[in-house]
Amino acid sequence: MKALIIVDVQNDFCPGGALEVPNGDQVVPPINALMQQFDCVVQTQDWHPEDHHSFASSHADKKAFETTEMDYGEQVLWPDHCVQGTEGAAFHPDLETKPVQMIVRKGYRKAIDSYSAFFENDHETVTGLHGYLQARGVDEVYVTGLATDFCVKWTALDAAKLGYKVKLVKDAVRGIDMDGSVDVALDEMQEAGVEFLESGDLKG
Ligand code: VGL
Ligand code: ZN
Repeated sequence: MKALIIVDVQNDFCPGGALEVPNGDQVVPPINALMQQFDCVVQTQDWHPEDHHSFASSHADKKAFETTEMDYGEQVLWPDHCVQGTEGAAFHPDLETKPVQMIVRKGYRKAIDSYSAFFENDHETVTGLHGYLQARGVDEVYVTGLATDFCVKWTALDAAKLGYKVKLVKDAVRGIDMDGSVDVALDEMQEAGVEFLESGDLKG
């Protein structure tokens, strides 16, 4: 069975948000249309405590978009975003909610960021999504949402590593794009065996 994974379509990643992805809101119409075509629809929600270590504001000597070393490796430092319970952490108001069956929250542990829907950034701590998808008999995932070069990329790469057949729906993702990071992400995904398609390629 195939599942639709909708990554982080939250206000803070949309235009006007704290960590806006250019044209991030444009993923909403294709995702809404796609939901109708899946028996399994899951969403992720970036969900940080207000003093999360991925925030530049938690590091006296750092600015947003600089990097630092965490226990698990290099970490980009972000503007405060998707703080638990805030409007910025809420889903885009036009995103359909009814067909969504499961919402996976991530990034709630203060000392560790979590890009992928499957593992936190130590690449060991699980979110539980793999168990859920296995229990439902899912063997193929279609990845959509924000941002192509961070949470979407890591979700697709981890899914491939876990043995799922992975498709990236190109018109249903948008990236932050730091120094060409979207192109790098697309190459990495392709190399990992992720297939690319457009939402219109699925049955209309
Ligand atoms: C994301 C940076 C920080 C994402 C989440 O959803 O791609 N990027 N937190
Ligand atoms: Zn985040």
